[in-house]
Amino acid sequence: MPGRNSVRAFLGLGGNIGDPAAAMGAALRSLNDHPSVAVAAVSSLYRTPPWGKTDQPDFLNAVAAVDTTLSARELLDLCLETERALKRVRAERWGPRLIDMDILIFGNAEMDEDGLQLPHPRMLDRAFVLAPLAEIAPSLDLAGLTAAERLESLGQAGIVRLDGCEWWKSAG
Ligand code: PH2
Ligand code: MG
Ligand code: MG
Repeated sequence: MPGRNSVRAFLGLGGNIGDPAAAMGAALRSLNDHPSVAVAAVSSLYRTPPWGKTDQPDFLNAVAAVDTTLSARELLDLCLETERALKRVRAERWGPRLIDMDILIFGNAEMDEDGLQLPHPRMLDRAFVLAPLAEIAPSLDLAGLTAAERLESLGQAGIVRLDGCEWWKSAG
Protein backbone atom coordinates (compact mmCIF):
# COMPACT_ATOMS: atom_id res chain seq x y z
CA MET A 1 0.00 0.00 0.00
CA PRO A 2 1.53 3.33 -1.01
CA GLY A 3 2.50 5.44 1.98
CA ARG A 4 3.90 8.88 2.67
CA ASN A 5 5.97 9.15 -0.47
CA SER A 6 3.10 8.44 -2.75
CA VAL A 7 1.76 10.74 -5.44
CA ARG A 8 -1.92 11.39 -6.10
CA ALA A 9 -2.72 10.81 -9.76
CA PHE A 10 -5.98 11.09 -11.67
CA LEU A 11 -6.85 8.64 -14.43
CA GLY A 12 -9.47 9.10 -17.11
CA LEU A 13 -11.27 5.93 -18.18
CA GLY A 14 -13.53 5.45 -21.17
CA GLY A 15 -14.87 2.96 -23.64
CA ASN A 16 -17.67 2.53 -26.16
CA ILE A 17 -17.72 -1.02 -27.49
CA GLY A 18 -18.40 -4.35 -25.79
CA ASP A 19 -18.99 -3.87 -22.07
CA PRO A 20 -16.87 -0.86 -21.15
CA ALA A 21 -18.24 -0.63 -17.59
CA ALA A 22 -17.09 -4.20 -16.90
CA ALA A 23 -13.73 -3.49 -18.54
CA MET A 24 -13.21 -0.26 -16.56
CA GLY A 25 -14.17 -2.03 -13.32
CA ALA A 26 -11.77 -4.89 -14.05
CA ALA A 27 -9.02 -2.39 -14.90
CA LEU A 28 -9.47 -0.48 -11.64
CA ARG A 29 -9.55 -3.66 -9.54
CA SER A 30 -6.40 -4.83 -11.29
CA LEU A 31 -4.61 -1.50 -10.63
CA ASN A 32 -5.73 -1.62 -7.00
CA ASP A 33 -4.26 -5.13 -6.67
CA HIS A 34 -0.83 -3.79 -7.64
CA PRO A 35 1.30 -3.41 -4.47
CA SER A 36 2.34 0.15 -5.39
CA VAL A 37 -1.09 1.50 -6.36
CA ALA A 38 -4.16 2.21 -4.24
CA VAL A 39 -7.42 3.42 -5.75
CA ALA A 40 -8.51 6.32 -3.51
CA ALA A 41 -11.73 7.47 -5.21
CA VAL A 42 -13.76 6.62 -8.29
CA SER A 43 -16.41 8.83 -9.89
CA SER A 44 -19.82 7.74 -11.04
CA LEU A 45 -20.11 6.39 -14.56
CA TYR A 46 -21.16 8.94 -17.17
CA ARG A 47 -22.70 8.37 -20.56
CA THR A 48 -21.10 10.88 -22.93
CA PRO A 49 -21.49 11.82 -26.60
CA PRO A 50 -18.44 10.88 -28.69
CA TRP A 51 -15.93 13.70 -28.90
CA GLY A 52 -13.57 14.18 -31.86
CA LYS A 53 -14.91 11.50 -34.17
CA THR A 54 -18.67 11.77 -33.73
CA ASP A 55 -20.02 8.91 -35.87
CA GLN A 56 -19.49 6.26 -33.23
CA PRO A 57 -21.48 5.03 -30.22
CA ASP A 58 -21.74 7.03 -26.98
CA PHE A 59 -18.97 6.40 -24.46
CA LEU A 60 -19.02 5.50 -20.82
CA ASN A 61 -16.49 7.59 -18.92
CA ALA A 62 -15.22 7.82 -15.36
CA VAL A 63 -12.26 9.29 -13.47
CA ALA A 64 -10.31 7.60 -10.67
CA ALA A 65 -7.91 9.05 -8.12
CA VAL A 66 -5.02 6.73 -7.30
CA ASP A 67 -2.14 7.00 -4.85
CA THR A 68 1.06 5.45 -6.09
CA THR A 69 4.78 5.15 -5.46
CA LEU A 70 5.35 4.34 -9.12
CA SER A 71 6.80 6.98 -11.44
CA ALA A 72 4.50 8.52 -14.06
CA ARG A 73 6.16 6.38 -16.73
CA GLU A 74 5.70 3.22 -14.67
CA LEU A 75 2.05 4.07 -14.03
CA LEU A 76 1.53 4.68 -17.75
CA ASP A 77 3.13 1.32 -18.58
CA LEU A 78 0.90 -0.37 -16.00
CA CYS A 79 -2.19 1.28 -17.54
CA LEU A 80 -1.17 0.17 -21.04
CA GLU A 81 -0.44 -3.35 -19.82
CA THR A 82 -3.84 -3.45 -18.12
CA GLU A 83 -5.55 -2.28 -21.32
CA ARG A 84 -3.72 -5.00 -23.23
CA ALA A 85 -4.68 -7.65 -20.68
CA LEU A 86 -8.29 -6.63 -21.27
CA LYS A 87 -7.68 -7.17 -24.98
CA ARG A 88 -8.12 -3.64 -26.12
CA VAL A 89 -7.28 -3.45 -29.80
CA ARG A 90 -5.69 -0.15 -30.78
CA ALA A 91 -7.20 1.01 -34.03
CA GLU A 92 -7.97 4.48 -35.35
CA ARG A 93 -7.22 7.64 -33.39
CA TRP A 94 -10.24 8.74 -31.34
CA GLY A 95 -12.19 5.77 -32.74
CA PRO A 96 -14.21 3.11 -30.90
CA ARG A 97 -12.53 1.24 -28.05
CA LEU A 98 -13.36 -1.23 -25.29
CA ILE A 99 -11.22 0.61 -22.76
CA ASP A 100 -8.90 3.57 -22.70
CA MET A 101 -7.08 4.62 -19.57
CA ASP A 102 -5.15 7.90 -19.64
CA ILE A 103 -3.15 9.65 -16.95
CA LEU A 104 -4.72 13.11 -16.59
CA ILE A 105 -2.66 14.47 -13.69
CA PHE A 106 0.34 13.06 -11.83
CA GLY A 107 0.90 15.12 -8.69
CA ASN A 108 2.41 18.42 -9.80
CA ALA A 109 4.29 16.81 -12.67
CA GLU A 110 4.61 18.71 -15.91
CA MET A 111 6.18 16.71 -18.70
CA ASP A 112 6.13 16.34 -22.42
CA GLU A 113 7.68 13.04 -23.38
CA ASP A 114 6.93 10.36 -25.89
CA GLY A 115 3.39 9.17 -25.11
CA LEU A 116 3.35 10.97 -21.77
CA GLN A 117 2.21 14.57 -21.65
CA LEU A 118 1.21 15.83 -18.22
CA PRO A 119 -1.15 17.31 -17.33
CA HIS A 120 -3.11 15.69 -20.18
CA PRO A 121 -2.99 18.35 -22.93
CA ARG A 122 -6.62 18.09 -24.01
CA MET A 123 -8.43 17.50 -20.74
CA LEU A 124 -9.57 21.11 -20.27
CA ASP A 125 -11.60 20.94 -23.50
CA ARG A 126 -13.32 17.68 -22.68
CA ALA A 127 -16.47 17.67 -20.58
CA PHE A 128 -16.34 13.86 -20.56
CA VAL A 129 -13.17 14.24 -18.44
CA LEU A 130 -14.11 17.33 -16.43
CA ALA A 131 -17.57 16.09 -15.31
CA PRO A 132 -16.29 12.97 -13.52
CA LEU A 133 -13.14 14.78 -12.36
CA ALA A 134 -15.14 17.65 -10.83
CA GLU A 135 -17.32 15.08 -9.04
CA ILE A 136 -14.40 13.56 -7.11
CA ALA A 137 -12.05 16.59 -6.95
CA PRO A 138 -14.08 19.80 -7.41
CA SER A 139 -11.35 22.02 -5.89
CA LEU A 140 -8.47 20.53 -7.85
CA ASP A 141 -6.46 23.31 -9.47
CA LEU A 142 -6.36 23.05 -13.24
CA ALA A 143 -4.15 25.81 -14.60
CA GLY A 144 -5.54 28.48 -12.28
CA LEU A 145 -9.20 27.46 -12.12
CA THR A 146 -10.79 24.65 -10.14
CA ALA A 147 -12.13 21.56 -11.85
CA ALA A 148 -15.66 22.70 -10.92
CA GLU A 149 -15.08 26.14 -12.50
CA ARG A 150 -13.62 24.58 -15.63
CA LEU A 151 -16.66 22.33 -15.98
CA GLU A 152 -19.03 25.21 -15.32
CA SER A 153 -17.55 27.29 -18.13
CA LEU A 154 -17.29 24.39 -20.58
CA GLY A 155 -20.82 23.07 -19.99
CA GLN A 156 -21.83 19.43 -20.15
CA ALA A 157 -24.33 19.11 -22.97
CA GLY A 158 -25.46 15.54 -23.58
CA ILE A 159 -23.60 14.10 -20.58
CA VAL A 160 -25.65 11.87 -18.27
CA ARG A 161 -24.47 10.76 -14.85
CA LEU A 162 -25.25 7.08 -14.26
CA ASP A 163 -24.25 4.75 -11.39
CA GLY A 164 -22.68 5.97 -8.16
CA CYS A 165 -19.15 5.34 -6.96
CA GLU A 166 -19.35 1.64 -6.01
CA TRP A 167 -19.89 0.40 -9.56
CA TRP A 168 -16.30 -0.73 -10.09
CA LYS A 169 -15.99 -2.99 -7.05
CA SER A 170 -17.72 -6.11 -8.28
CA ALA A 171 -17.28 -8.06 -11.47
CA GLY A 172 -20.20 -8.37 -13.83
N1 PH2 B 1 -12.03 9.23 -26.02
C1 PH2 B 1 -11.43 9.53 -27.14
C2 PH2 B 1 -12.10 10.22 -28.25
N2 PH2 B 1 -13.43 10.63 -27.95
N3 PH2 B 1 -15.30 10.75 -26.55
C3 PH2 B 1 -15.87 10.49 -25.35
N4 PH2 B 1 -17.12 10.90 -25.11
N5 PH2 B 1 -15.23 9.79 -24.38
C4 PH2 B 1 -13.95 9.34 -24.56
O1 PH2 B 1 -13.37 8.69 -23.65
C5 PH2 B 1 -13.32 9.61 -25.79
C6 PH2 B 1 -14.03 10.34 -26.77
C7 PH2 B 1 -10.02 9.18 -27.35
O2 PH2 B 1 -9.38 8.74 -26.26
MG1 MG C 1 -7.98 8.81 -24.41
MG1 MG D 1 -5.10 6.35 -24.13
